[in-house]
This record gives sequence, C-alpha cells and structure tokens, in this order.
Amino acid sequence: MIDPTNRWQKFGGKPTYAGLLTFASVPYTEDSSELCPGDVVIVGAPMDDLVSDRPGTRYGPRAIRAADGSRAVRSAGGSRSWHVGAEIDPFTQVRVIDFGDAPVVPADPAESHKAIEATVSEVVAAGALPIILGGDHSIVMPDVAACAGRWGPVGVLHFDSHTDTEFEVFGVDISHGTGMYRLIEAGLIDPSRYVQIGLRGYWPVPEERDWQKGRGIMSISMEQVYEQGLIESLSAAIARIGSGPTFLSIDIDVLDPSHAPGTGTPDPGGMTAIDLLRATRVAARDLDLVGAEVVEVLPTAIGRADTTALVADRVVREIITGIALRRQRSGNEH
Ligand SMILES: [Mn+2]
Repeated sequence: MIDPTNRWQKFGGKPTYAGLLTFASVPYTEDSSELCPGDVVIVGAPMDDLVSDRPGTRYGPRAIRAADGSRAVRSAGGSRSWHVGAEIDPFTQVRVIDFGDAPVVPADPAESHKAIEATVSEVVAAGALPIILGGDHSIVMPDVAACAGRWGPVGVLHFDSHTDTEFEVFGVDISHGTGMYRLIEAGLIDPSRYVQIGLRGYWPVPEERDWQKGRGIMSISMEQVYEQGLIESLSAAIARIGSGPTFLSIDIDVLDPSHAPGTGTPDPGGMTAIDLLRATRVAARDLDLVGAEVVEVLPTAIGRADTTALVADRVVREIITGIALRRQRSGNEH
C-alpha cells in the first residue's frame, strides 16, 4: 500500500529531484485497488484531436506535472505545500495520488473518450475524487459522464472564456466546443445547477444564448466579473449551484493570455492568475465537489519557464487546498 506520508521513502525520506515525474511529486499507482475513499486522484487525459484552433494540449498533463516549481524549496528542507493564504498544508490533510494517464489512442477521439471515461470511473468507483489534467476541453464529456454515472446529473461550475454549448463546430457534433451542450442534452448536467463564468469575445451567439436561457443556465460574463467583482460573482454562482454533487471545469483560457499564453484558443480580456487561484480555492471549499478538470493547457516551454503549466499546477493545488479546508471545517478527515 502507498504511504503518502513519505513521498520519498525510496530516497531515505529525503526530498529529491530524483524519481518518476508525478503531479506535485505525490505517489503513483495504476492499480485502482490502491485507491481509498476520500483520496484525491490525478488523472492525465493527453488528447487534442478535437480542437478547432491550436493543437498541442496532448502535452498538457506532462507539462503540469513538470511545472512543480517548489522542488528547490523542498530540497532546502522546508514544506513545499504549506499554503500561505489558507494557512494549511493541504497535502497533509488530503491523500493525493497520481493515477497516471488514461490510455488514449491518438487520432481516435471516440476510443480516447472511452478510455478517459473508464479511467475516471475507476477512480470514482473507489470512492475517490478525480482531478483530470487535459487535454482539450472535449474531455469534459467522459469526465462528467464518469461522475454522473455514480452521482446522477451533476451541477457544474465552469470557468472559461467560451460557452462550449455550440450545437456543432464546423459541422462536427463532438468537439471541444460542444461538450456542455452534449452533456445537458444527455441529461448528465443539471442545467439549473450549471454556471459559466468568464465568458467574453464573440460567443455565445444569440441562438445559443437563447437556448441557454431557456434551460435556466446562469452565465456570468467577464465584463460582469469586472463590474461587480470576483467575490460577488463567485458568491452568486455558488448560491445558484447550491448543495449536491458538483463538477468543477476549469478551461485555463479563462485567464487573460498574458497570464496563460499557452492555450488552444486564447481570448484577450480575461482573469488574472490571482483571480482564478482565489476563486478555485473558494469554489472547492464551498461546493460539494465530486470531480474537477483543468483543461486546454498547451505547453510552450519546459518546467517553470512554462507560464501556463505553472499556473495550471497552482490551480490544481488550490482545488486540493479548498477540499482540505472543507474537510477541516466539517471535522471529517476525508
Ligand atoms: Mn475555452
């Protein structure tokens, strides 16, 4: 069995640069019998076959794993996971395991989606909470399908500059721009508990906007966030979603391209990194999360030089911190 209290047991307990690259250097397994209820489990979904613009997000999971910028701190003997704002070390409160990548098949997106759904379902069946690293945003379909398979129709908090409720993209039904539409039509997302935040640019067009309104979907544009403030916008979103199983979908392009240049469909006028990190932690603390994803990370460099992967790594850490705070507040170790 994995001992998460000593991530470097093979190295005599000493923090080190050596060893397999995993998310935040947490233990690795591909054996779902090693997963426990309450674990937070990282799953890579390295596919980019369904993009409409820039490809390359198949390298997203490995870039996020490589972005762990605190290794130097660790080797100096300090805690690498103490959170200054939250005053908690989430990795001592929550057991985090890296479950590797779903066995996707390049150029066969249908098979890749099946592989992702099967892998995420293994995590969910173990009673653990999956955090999926994308990958293009089409992976929301297998990610949510796996969670809804266990929990029924889920609420969704969706950070994105794009609505992703298009009926088709270039005549194609299954795309990184149609996922939310497909999931709502399939009854896997409860539209009355679905909130989008950060929309801007030229989407949704009136036809989609009317379809969304007809289903009671709450949409908070980036201009609204700018005018009323992030915390108030987020409070409205959390109030709308309420209690019940909720999936957190974070398209990294919700950030302004100056904060996340490495993404498939950059759109100017977005959030800053501190906006998204704060919002992510509060959302994970205040919602009944059953799963989360961080998608559309298109690496542009290696390691800490990759601004987008670096902020994506921190976004995942904020999710884990929020989960830790929620468990601390409820007095439940899991
Ligand atoms: Mn997007």
